[in-house]
Amino acid sequence: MHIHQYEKLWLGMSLLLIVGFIATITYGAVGVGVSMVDDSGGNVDPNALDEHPEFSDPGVQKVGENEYEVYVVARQFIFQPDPIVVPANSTVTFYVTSADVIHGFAVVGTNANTMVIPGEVAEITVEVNEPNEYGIVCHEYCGSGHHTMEGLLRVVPEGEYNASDGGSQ
Ligand SMILES: [Cu+2]
Repeated sequence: MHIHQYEKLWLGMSLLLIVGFIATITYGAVGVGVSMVDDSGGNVDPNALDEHPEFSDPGVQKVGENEYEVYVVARQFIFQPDPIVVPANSTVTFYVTSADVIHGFAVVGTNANTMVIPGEVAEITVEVNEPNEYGIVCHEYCGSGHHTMEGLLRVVPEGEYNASDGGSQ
């Protein structure tokens, strides 16, 4: 059978493209560690968040020199706490879970962006430097009020941070 030279060329280029796509996916997963949403922060019972040691009273906790943990509950159609207040120049780890349906949690302007699944705790760490305000949005359609579901992350100057602010409602 005679295969035209151009056809061979196109076949070869298609194969190269496929190998290239597989290589980029492999690099993403292994090289730079891009991973799917998972329950890296552990599991919780979404119906018993009131009894959970942290999620029953979600807020900011100081866990080290310039290190903070923030427990966030997403529910139709709010984030708790709101606003979240943390001091500048710190490392902030968010533990986010949902009390009802699937939500999204994105701190606009930072690399914090995750899906929030009932029963699972998503864990994301960001560095905050200058005092600033960041909007938090839900980016998974969660019901009729989805478009109103937003929160605020307020990064205040270190001197102005008051530990009792963090979990204020
Ligand atoms: Cu939503």
